[in-house]
Amino acid sequence: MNENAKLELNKALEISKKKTLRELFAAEENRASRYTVKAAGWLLDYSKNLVDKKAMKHLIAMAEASSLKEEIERMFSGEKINATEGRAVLHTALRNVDENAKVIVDGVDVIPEVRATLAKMAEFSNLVRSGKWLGFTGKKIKSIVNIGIGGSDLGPVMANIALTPYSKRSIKCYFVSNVDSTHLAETLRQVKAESTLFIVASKTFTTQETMSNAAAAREWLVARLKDDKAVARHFVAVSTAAEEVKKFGIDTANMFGFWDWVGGRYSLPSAIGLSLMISIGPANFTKMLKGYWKMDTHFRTAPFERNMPVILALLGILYSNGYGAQSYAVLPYDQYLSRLPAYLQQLDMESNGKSVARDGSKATWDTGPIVWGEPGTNGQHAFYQLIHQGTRLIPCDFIAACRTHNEISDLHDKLMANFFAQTQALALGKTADECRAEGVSEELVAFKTFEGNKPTNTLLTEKLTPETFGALIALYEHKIFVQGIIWNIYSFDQWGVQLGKVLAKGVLADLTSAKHSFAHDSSTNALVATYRKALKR
Ligand code: G6Q
Repeated sequence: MNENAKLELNKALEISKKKTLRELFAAEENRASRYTVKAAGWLLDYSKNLVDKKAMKHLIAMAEASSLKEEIERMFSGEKINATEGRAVLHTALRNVDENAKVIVDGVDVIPEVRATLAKMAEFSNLVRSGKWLGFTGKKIKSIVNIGIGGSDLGPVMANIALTPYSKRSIKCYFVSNVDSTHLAETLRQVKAESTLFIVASKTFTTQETMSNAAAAREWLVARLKDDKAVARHFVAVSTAAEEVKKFGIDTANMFGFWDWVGGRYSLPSAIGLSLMISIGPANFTKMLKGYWKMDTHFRTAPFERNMPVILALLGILYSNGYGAQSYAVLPYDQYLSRLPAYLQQLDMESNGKSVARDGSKATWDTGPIVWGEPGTNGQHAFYQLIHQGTRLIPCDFIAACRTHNEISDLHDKLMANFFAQTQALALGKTADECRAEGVSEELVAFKTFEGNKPTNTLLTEKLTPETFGALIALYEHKIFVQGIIWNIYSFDQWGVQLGKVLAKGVLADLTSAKHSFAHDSSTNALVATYRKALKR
């Protein structure tokens, strides 16, 4: 963070600490409308945050002091802003639905390739959906098993759940990510070889977990269909690495490509979303891309004071760096968004979990927060206690849709009543006098008092559709981008993930090797020895 940005943050913080949310609401009659912005089918009410217009001005000045406007342009126009990997960052090109779109990387317009891949995905999806793509024994495809991990898994899993109402329910999607054999075994128990299509999703096609699971799945299939040739009808690949795909034995005609300028955790709108496209159909997938693009366009063009991703990012920084908040909670009041917190955990923590500034020096300010959450109202009966009355500040994002896909008596009204009531209670709390007025006995007043003043954002849409879903994901992608810029870190590399990939390989050899002494630290050596003893090795 540069000195000017810090200065502006401190000014915002000074103002922020002067008034409680109760006082802020009392001081501004039309506070809700003044602190509400709309974009791409979403409404963000950020009035229940510890800011007023003056504080917001300083937060926006913090963004300006970090050259945010210029950095946004650098990303959208394909500059190699992922400097440690020497790559452009162009997930926005994947959903650029503008007729005259042109995005140049290394002298080549990438848009025609993006569209050609989408067309190839659509053709294949239609074949599978219509039952024209037949398995080796002539059976229609009933089950899709996506084998991938991290960015090649979390997005498709989360989106498949989110867009269930739009899915073709006669084709069921499964996801295998963990190298724990239980994950694969329990999935294979639910499907039949002759009607299953495996999508091996891996950008590099070298990831240990994915390649091991894919090899085991292939063995399982060949054992059942009794012919190596069956692989061609039951395995397709999504990857940037054609050579590796070939080596694995998948015909590259059945490979769907993407590019090194798509980060794993940003890859859902690329071919990594193939399982989703098969499930919801190409038309709905296109609607999702349009939703992403609407939010992209809003982010690129709206002034910061009305820019939804920018506002969310600035408020996050106020709490992280001003108030010392260590985490924030994502609380979707929508069962279809049940995996959104897990997805955002990767998106945010892998992007901004960095401690080195872009000039290579150690960051002396806090960067990416911990992200967690569960769908409401389940969380209310579990961890909300700590948010209401614990000692830590946990800013929360509350997310919901006005209309449900599943009208059953008044359940949705009840869900939404909880949704609205929680942010109100978190903001305003309950004073000791209010407790007394309710007849709470004096010895219990302290326990039943709620301090309030807990900041929340409310994100509301009319209905969760492919379009509003796409916009929601783009909103968080860009929020994370803005924070990375202000924290002056590289949000698009992940050296910590690469480390894990290398470390496990070294230990794996020791689990089976003939020698009995290992060159790790004493703890690791002892644990490896215990494991080997249990397996009589
Ligand atoms: C995402 C990360 C990481 C990656 C997985 C899978 O941004 O880079 O989560 O997606 O490690 O990698 P492959 O797709 O190459 O198998």
